[in-house]
Amino acid sequence: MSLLSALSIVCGLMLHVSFSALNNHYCVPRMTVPYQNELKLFNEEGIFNYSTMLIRDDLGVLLLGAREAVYALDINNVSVRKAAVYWRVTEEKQRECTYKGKHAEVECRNYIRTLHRVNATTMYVCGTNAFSPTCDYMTFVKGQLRLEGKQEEGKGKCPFDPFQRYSSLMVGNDLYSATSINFLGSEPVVLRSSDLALRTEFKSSWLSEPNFVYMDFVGESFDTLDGDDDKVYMFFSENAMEYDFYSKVAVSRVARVCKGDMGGQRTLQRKWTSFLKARLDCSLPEPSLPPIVQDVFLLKDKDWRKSVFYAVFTPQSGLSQVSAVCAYSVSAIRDIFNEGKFKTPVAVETSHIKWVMYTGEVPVPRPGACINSVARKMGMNRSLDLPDKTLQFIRDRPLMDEAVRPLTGGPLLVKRGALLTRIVVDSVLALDGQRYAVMFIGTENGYIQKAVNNAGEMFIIEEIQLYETPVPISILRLSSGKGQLYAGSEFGAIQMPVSNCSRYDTCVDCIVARDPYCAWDSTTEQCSSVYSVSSAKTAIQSLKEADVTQCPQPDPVAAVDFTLVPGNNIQLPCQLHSNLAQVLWRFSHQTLHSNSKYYIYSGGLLILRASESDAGLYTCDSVELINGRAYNRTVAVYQLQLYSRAGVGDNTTPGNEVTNSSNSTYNVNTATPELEPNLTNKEPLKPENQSDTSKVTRLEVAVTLLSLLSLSLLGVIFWIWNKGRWECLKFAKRTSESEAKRQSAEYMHIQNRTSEIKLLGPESGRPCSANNNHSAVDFKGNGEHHFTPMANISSLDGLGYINDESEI
Ligand SMILES: *[C@@H]1O[C@H](CO)[C@@H](O)[C@H](O)[C@H]1NC(C)=O
Ligand SMILES: *[C@@H]1O[C@H](CO)[C@@H](O)[C@H](O)[C@H]1NC(C)=O
Ligand SMILES: *[C@@H]1O[C@H](CO)[C@@H](O)[C@H](O)[C@H]1NC(C)=O
Ligand SMILES: *[C@@H]1O[C@H](CO)[C@@H](O)[C@H](O)[C@H]1NC(C)=O
Ligand SMILES: *[C@@H]1O[C@H](CO)[C@@H](O)[C@H](O)[C@H]1NC(C)=O
Ligand SMILES: *[C@@H]1O[C@H](CO)[C@@H](O)[C@H](O)[C@H]1NC(C)=O
Ligand SMILES: *[C@@H]1O[C@H](CO)[C@@H](O)[C@H](O)[C@H]1NC(C)=O
Ligand SMILES: *[C@@H]1O[C@H](CO)[C@@H](O)[C@H](O)[C@H]1NC(C)=O
Ligand SMILES: *[C@@H]1O[C@H](CO)[C@@H](O)[C@H](O)[C@H]1NC(C)=O
Ligand SMILES: CC(=O)N[C@H]1CO[C@H](CO)[C@@H](O)[C@@H]1O
Repeated sequence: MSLLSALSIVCGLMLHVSFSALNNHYCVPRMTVPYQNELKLFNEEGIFNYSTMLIRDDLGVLLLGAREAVYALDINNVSVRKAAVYWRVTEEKQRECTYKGKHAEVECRNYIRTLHRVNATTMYVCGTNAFSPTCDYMTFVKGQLRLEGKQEEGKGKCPFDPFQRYSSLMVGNDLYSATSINFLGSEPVVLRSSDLALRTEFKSSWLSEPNFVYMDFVGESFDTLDGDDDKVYMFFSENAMEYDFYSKVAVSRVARVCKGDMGGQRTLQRKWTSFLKARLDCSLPEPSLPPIVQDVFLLKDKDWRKSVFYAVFTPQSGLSQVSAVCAYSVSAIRDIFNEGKFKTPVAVETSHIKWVMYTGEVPVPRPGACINSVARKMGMNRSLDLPDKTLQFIRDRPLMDEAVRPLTGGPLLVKRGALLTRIVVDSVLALDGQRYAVMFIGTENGYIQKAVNNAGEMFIIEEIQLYETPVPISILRLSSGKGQLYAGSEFGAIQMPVSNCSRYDTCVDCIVARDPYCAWDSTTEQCSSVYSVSSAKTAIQSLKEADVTQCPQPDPVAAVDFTLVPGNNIQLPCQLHSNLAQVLWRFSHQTLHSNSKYYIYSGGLLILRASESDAGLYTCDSVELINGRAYNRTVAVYQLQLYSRAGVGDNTTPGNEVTNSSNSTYNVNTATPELEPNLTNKEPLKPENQSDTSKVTRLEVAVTLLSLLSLSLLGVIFWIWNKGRWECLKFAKRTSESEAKRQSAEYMHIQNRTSEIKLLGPESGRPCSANNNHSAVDFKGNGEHHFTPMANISSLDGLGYINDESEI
């Protein structure tokens, strides 16, 4: 390693560390649940892209669309396939598609894209069909899936290109779809296929290279005074027209149309008269281009005004790794469309158009409004009756001046690391009688982040690894009634329960987890689902306070006896239950810190070259700060006893030792004998058979010790570095300033070991995203996550909840 490259690594790490320290807003999941085999998985060999889903509770099936196949899976266990139907492209279609320059095996296939319910037995299904979108009816009768073979034209209902985003929705018998209507993908439309088909204008002021992500229906005609109509809302990103940039900038939008729209009589014939759009605001805590909406979920309330759209945003440029969730109330969006100002194009210079706020007179009935009492009073019962003045206005000015602001002023959640891809939200009735919105957010590396807003503080309860390999989650569906989540990716569909309270084995664990689905049942002494606790009176739940005073005293942790052989390195394992907890090691009432003798790492404590004076009692405590209160819990206790060869006066026999070390190598033999002069006569301490775990551990120890040798090199580096010739120094200085940055400071004085920096680097690079660097360092080599014990506890303060942009 040349000096320069070493420097760049150190600088890079420092940048990384200090950035993470500066960004206390970014959420860290409290628990990381690694991939479990118990999850119910469905996939068929040779079939890929499981990315369309339709839940049919009434039929007891989950309909799953993949590439050239549709499955009916048992809704209670998706591993159980009830029926399947294959819809392959014909050779002829594939040939035509290939002639047009598309990839035969990837693009010229039939990707099932649209799956909607028509009636009790029938579904409407569309596929890309080798760049020739086609739709059909499909029945599920007597356990059989069958395509009717009607083969309707699918243009505008389904994309040509399987990689293009799209959205569709069935309302009554009308199919609303947002996609591209031509082969090149250059003519975007929002289409209603019905007896009276309507579409958007082909004008860039209506849609400019959009990426449609979501559509939903809001029954706004219900219980209104102004006689308003029901609406279909859609979310997409497109090229901005409102910014003056030399290069293209994308913005996120919400648009809506009225259900009763029939188009105009002369102007806007067979086009929407009610297509209005507005910019969605979701500001990230760092300066950046507007983030891009990736997925949306409508959490419905009985009162539609209180329904809330939850939207996932990712950065526009690949440089950033920060995603966010913003929430928008239906009433806020509605206010902008119903009362907000419009934008209007003005020509500046010769050919340049600028969009500015329209200040002139707005015609009546209001352009873009649905037919409501105002229009009816004017004798206009249908959009066909609207005057040209109103229609021309809206044809030329579909964009609102004001952006829609998030419900909470800023993002609900900001997450660094693997980008967020999909979102669903469940409303959970907790024992305190309140409803909590629990978000399940899929990531691009196959995880689900489960987050809840507890009294204004956003909190990621856990992250769950759904897929063994890091694949993007491409669809997420929730069955609130069944308490199940269904996720799809290229490689299969997975079913996951919304909660697994049995993961928390003690009362304190159960309470501190603050999962609205879980409560401690004092009768059964188990952490159980709130829906199944034997009686609400004997159940304990404390979501806001995390009040554990009602919990019984935990049993003291029994000390594990342990043999100490002078000169050996000793490893005492201790795995914390929470990523937000700090580890606290004590030896005879003294707190231990990482130094030349002790090495505290994610999996435990390493005592380097133990001596006789190291015998005694070791305690590993976990300290977790919640709302400023410390929750201490003893995780492990070890009694280190000096090993005497004769075994005289020593009740710890070597034989006993073997049993334990075979498990997880408490005593570690280093792989570098030259550093370990006294390797002989230690048979009892050698693990019988090295498990994977111990192999990696050995490696780790070796690296640690080797790193002592690189001390000199690092010394040089730090000397130069301290001279302040490099940019990154600025960050380093800031880093050492605050408590929050102790973590990085720790790197400095831990013996200045290169390899320690390397070991810890990738972990510290993900203070809020325990899943972004899987390939880098994995102590156990089994995909399990580890948390740096020295991680900054003060990152708890902000927990990703940003009330106000001024904080930034
Ligand atoms: C479908 O899955 C295959 C296999 O993983 C992948 O190569 C391809 O890109 C996927 N296609 C789409 C449209 O996602
Ligand atoms: C789900 O179905 C699979 C395949 O039939 C079966 O092996 C598994 O035991 C089932 N799981 C449950 C919980 O019923
Ligand atoms: C369901 O819809 C299909 C297609 O519109 C129709 O042919 C069928 O008769 C309907 N079935 C029922 C039970 O309504
Ligand atoms: C609109 O509807 C009202 C009552 O439904 C009716 O009296 C009126 O004639 C209609 N107006 C037009 C222009 O159709
Ligand atoms: C719930 O968690 C427990 C303990 O980790 C595990 O044994 C069980 O399989 C999990 N259940 C499900 C359905 O994932
Ligand atoms: C918990 O740990 C903190 C931090 O180490 C300490 O200050 C506090 O006294 C401990 N509390 C209890 C009850 O052990
Ligand atoms: C070995 O480890 C397993 C799982 O980590 C644990 O269940 C078992 O009790 C351990 N056995 C010994 C002897 O420590
Ligand atoms: C190894 O340890 C034994 C006793 O444990 C001691 O007598 C011997 O001198 C040591 N050897 C070296 C090379 O340190
Ligand atoms: C160690 O593992 C090897 C191969 O895995 C096996 O043959 C041997 O019996 C094992 N030794 C002990 C003591 O378990
Ligand atoms: C000597 C020693 O540490 N024995 C322990 C080995 O592990 C078992 C189970 O974890 C303990 O019960 C023994 O005390």
